Amino acid sequence: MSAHGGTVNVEGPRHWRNVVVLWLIASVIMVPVVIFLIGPGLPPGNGSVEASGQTADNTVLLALATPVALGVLVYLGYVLFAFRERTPDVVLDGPAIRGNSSVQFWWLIVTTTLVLFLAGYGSVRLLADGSGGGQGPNPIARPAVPAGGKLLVVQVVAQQWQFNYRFPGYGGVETNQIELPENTLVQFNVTSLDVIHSFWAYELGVKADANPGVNNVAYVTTKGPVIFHVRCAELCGLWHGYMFNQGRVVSKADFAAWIARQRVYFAPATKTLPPYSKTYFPPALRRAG
Ligand SMILES: [Cu+2]
Repeated sequence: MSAHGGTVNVEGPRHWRNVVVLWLIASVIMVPVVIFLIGPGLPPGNGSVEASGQTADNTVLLALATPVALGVLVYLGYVLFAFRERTPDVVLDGPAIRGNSSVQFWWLIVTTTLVLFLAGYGSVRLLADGSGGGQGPNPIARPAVPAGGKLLVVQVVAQQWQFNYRFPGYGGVETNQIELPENTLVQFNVTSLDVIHSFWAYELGVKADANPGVNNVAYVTTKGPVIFHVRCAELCGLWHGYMFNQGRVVSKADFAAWIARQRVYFAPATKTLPPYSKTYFPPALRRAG
């Protein structure tokens, strides 16, 4: 007996049954809502094949997390209601869970199954096309080139505090803006001239660290025309927050016209650039080394 009165244990399986039934009803309602209503709006959208894949993966993760979260919320809501104080000074207590081997058994089975499934699912999805992530200098997940197309190599050169883009297939021209052709497999070779940056093309579902002296490869398969935003995603110094671009995926004809204009416009600068290389070491670093 406490100062506030007695404690009464309420036994009985009907509480478990009620919780399970309520949880099932909530899950049957909410999982389709997550998959069909919330899923299509999840980031990063459908700006590329890899972005669509990430949106699908985010939908799978959220759909799996939904029954887990509902289990916690339904349980909490149920015990708040069922074991509330009905008679003044009498505190009701639910049946003890501690030592319940059945609960422990199923808890381990369910959580182990979920975690192992997610580890396998994530590995399979990553190995399929790299999921737009930086894979280092020797990528193992290479997406297929779309039929009738060819691979476009774009080097992303990060430095404090801007991104430049070099096109080895187009005379090694380096631009300060980026356009890409639609329905094309693009290989980003990401590197840095100074500190660690991160090339994040949000709508394309691409994110790859830019490390000095490292060629970090990421793939993206473009779809139709889209505007995408590039941001540096690694705190890289004073003007990190201003290190961004707006890029465009355009038709193949528009890309051909754009890159031709860039070659003419940047021709004087291209002559002064070092030859195309997977990495660059600025003269100051070379002297220091
Ligand atoms: Cu940066």
